[in-house]
Amino acid sequence: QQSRAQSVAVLGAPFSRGQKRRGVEHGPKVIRDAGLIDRLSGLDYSVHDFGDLNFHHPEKDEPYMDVKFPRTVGSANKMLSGAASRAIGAGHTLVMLGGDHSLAIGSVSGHAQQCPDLCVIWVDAHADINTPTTSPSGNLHGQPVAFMLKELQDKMPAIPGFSWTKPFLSSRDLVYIGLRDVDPGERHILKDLGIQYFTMRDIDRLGIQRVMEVTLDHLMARKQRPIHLSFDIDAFDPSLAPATGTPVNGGLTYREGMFITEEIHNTGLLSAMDLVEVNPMLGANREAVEATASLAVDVIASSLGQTREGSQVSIDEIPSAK
Ligand code: Z70
Ligand code: MN
Ligand code: MN
Ligand code: MN
Repeated sequence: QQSRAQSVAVLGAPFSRGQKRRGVEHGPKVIRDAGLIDRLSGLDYSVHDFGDLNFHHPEKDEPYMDVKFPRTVGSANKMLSGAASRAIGAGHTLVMLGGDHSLAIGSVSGHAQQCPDLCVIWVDAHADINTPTTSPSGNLHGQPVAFMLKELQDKMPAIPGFSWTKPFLSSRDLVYIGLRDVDPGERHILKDLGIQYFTMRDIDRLGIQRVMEVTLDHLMARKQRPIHLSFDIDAFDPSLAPATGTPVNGGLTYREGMFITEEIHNTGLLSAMDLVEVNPMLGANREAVEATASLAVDVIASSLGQTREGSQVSIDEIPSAK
């Protein structure tokens, strides 16, 4: 199997204004503290840690329609988009550490600037495809996909802070895995646009192996293309990932999560990924936070080639007995 790039860029995005619970801006720190850089260095990569972006928040940012912190979210994503584009343009595989999931607007759009033919695998309990008019909450972390899709262009009002971006993704180039909390407007959009998605019930029915086979066949039907993996830690069952803002029962098992990421690695096409919604202020105790952060590291390492069958890079032959 081939790997597209031998170097990984790690970019922290300490940002929480896409939703209402503070603390998710500390996600990059706890994921690094759980040993991310050492784990990636232990794989075959040269790791370039780009540190954390330094977002400056406008002092006053009134809601637009129901959308909360539009200028703050818009300007953070503009900055992230540029940084993501530069890292990928320099030849790195990008790992973006959130922060809340509104950050995918910036990371995926920056990726698309370098790789216009990319496809997206969105692993999440939620579809995050509300438009500003279907959103029940006004939180932008429930809306990032709507900013990306060409097919939703005429449903999107002009939100202050977002004039820098325009839709770049076709609905056929997106697959969801792990859904189990979908709003009525979101369900309508998924059906209306014919988006390929696998709920937790679909995983129960088909098994995760078949889900990944159909996912990759769907995305690579016409040609091989770069993959953007956007992984929300709340896709996992809350027993595994308790430190997150919107836990939903009945999520992915550890093994299902590792299988998804192993299959993505094995394509050799992973070009960028997000790991979002780890919130260290929401675990019941330190153990809960560390378990969630450690799981995030496992997801990233597995996406980048850590296997469950071990590695053979450091040993050429069985040492002789004498
Ligand atoms: C709901 C909304 C969401 C994450 C919650 C929730 C969206 N659909 N996303 N937690 N990560 O507000 O739009
Ligand atoms: Mn999400
Ligand atoms: Mn989610
Ligand atoms: Mn590899």
